[in-house]
Amino acid sequence: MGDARRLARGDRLVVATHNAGKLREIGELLAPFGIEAVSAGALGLPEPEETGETFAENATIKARAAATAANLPALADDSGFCIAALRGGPGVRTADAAMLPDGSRDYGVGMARVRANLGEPENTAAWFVCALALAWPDGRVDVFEGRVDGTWVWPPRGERGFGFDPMFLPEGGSETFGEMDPEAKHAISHRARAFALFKAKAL
Ligand code: ITT
Repeated sequence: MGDARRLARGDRLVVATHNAGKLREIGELLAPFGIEAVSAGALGLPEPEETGETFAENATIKARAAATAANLPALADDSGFCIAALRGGPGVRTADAAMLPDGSRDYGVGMARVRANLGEPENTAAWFVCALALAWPDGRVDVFEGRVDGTWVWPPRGERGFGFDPMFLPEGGSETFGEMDPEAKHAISHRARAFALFKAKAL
């Protein structure tokens, strides 16, 4: 990738997610930079189908759709929880693992489903991945990817964070992402690591 196109203070940026947990974290990460963040939900943007096979492809699909529809730069996040014993699954299908028949999501159910698929593997390695795609109305896209390694734990621990956070213990830590302070998660998370790359190239 060459140099990404940069945003300037005061620019409006669509945060192209319908996930409240991601929106909060991306808002916190953007806060110091004077960018006016507006959510896809607030603009009434539709959710495109995530037909990609990688985090980067799906982030690109979401960012492009939002940038085109809003005629503004758009930042999308595609992320997921990956488990070595599931050959990297649920991975890009993490949100689907929490899906209920009525189309809503229950992450407690999702974690229990993933746990049930695991059996008792010797290898408990797990990681989160986040791809952030920055798209412009003219079609340009830059993608930034971050990862954090650790292990899955059972039962889940903690009420903080969102999604699969209570099931993930980062390497070298004693608290799950569901137990730790948001600042501590931002210091090491997949999303914060992707954001640091985004910041260096585009802010
Ligand atoms: P958008 O597509 O609207 O952004 P989504 O929830 O559908 O929202 P994804 O398709 O990227 O997003 O699904 C990623 C899932 O992975 C998400 O729903 C969470 O369950 C999980 N996930 C991603 N980042 C996480 C994090 O930091 N902590 C816990 N779970 C996370």
